[in-house]
Amino acid sequence: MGEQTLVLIKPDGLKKSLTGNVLTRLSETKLDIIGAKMVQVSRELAEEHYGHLKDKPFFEELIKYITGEYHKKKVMALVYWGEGAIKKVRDICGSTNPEEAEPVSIRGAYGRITTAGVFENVIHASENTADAEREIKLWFEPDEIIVDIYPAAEVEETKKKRRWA
Ligand code: DAT
Ligand code: MG
Repeated sequence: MGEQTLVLIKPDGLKKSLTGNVLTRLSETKLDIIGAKMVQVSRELAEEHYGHLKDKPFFEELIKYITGEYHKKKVMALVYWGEGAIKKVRDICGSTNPEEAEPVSIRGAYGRITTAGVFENVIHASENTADAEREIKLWFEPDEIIVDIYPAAEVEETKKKRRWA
């Protein structure tokens, strides 16, 4: 059965021009990309994404890292879809700690630990189906994904939005 997973190329990956390399590595999975966009991560989005780590001593540094304080203020967000997507992507990413990650994994090859102790590990990938659902719904609107992966409802929006002038 197909499943979906959220991937983020983090600000260090973008700053180091690793986007192409990371996408090429992920293409080994033969999964489908069903959503992709650039995001300037707000503090609010960052805190929600990493909410489960709020009590960790490295939380503040982690928020600064993902919002781009140390690199570029942007992240590339993608949804990968297909058989065993979560595990396939996590396997190519490697361990959370880039120094413990397999050298051939994305984090092993491109990640580092800063002197301040931040794991700059280039990529985020959902850990399980519950996290994937929570994270994809946090980062993407239904219409930004080309497959109907979760139920969505039509709502009347009165919110102002920009159009091309
Ligand atoms: P993962 O990103 O592998 O799912 P996680 O969800 O436990 O790992 O943590 C999220 C991010 O927080 C991780 O990518 C890097 C940072 N992090 C985790 N543990 C850390 C630690 N002990 N020291 C510094 N940063 C850490
Ligand atoms: Mg995680």
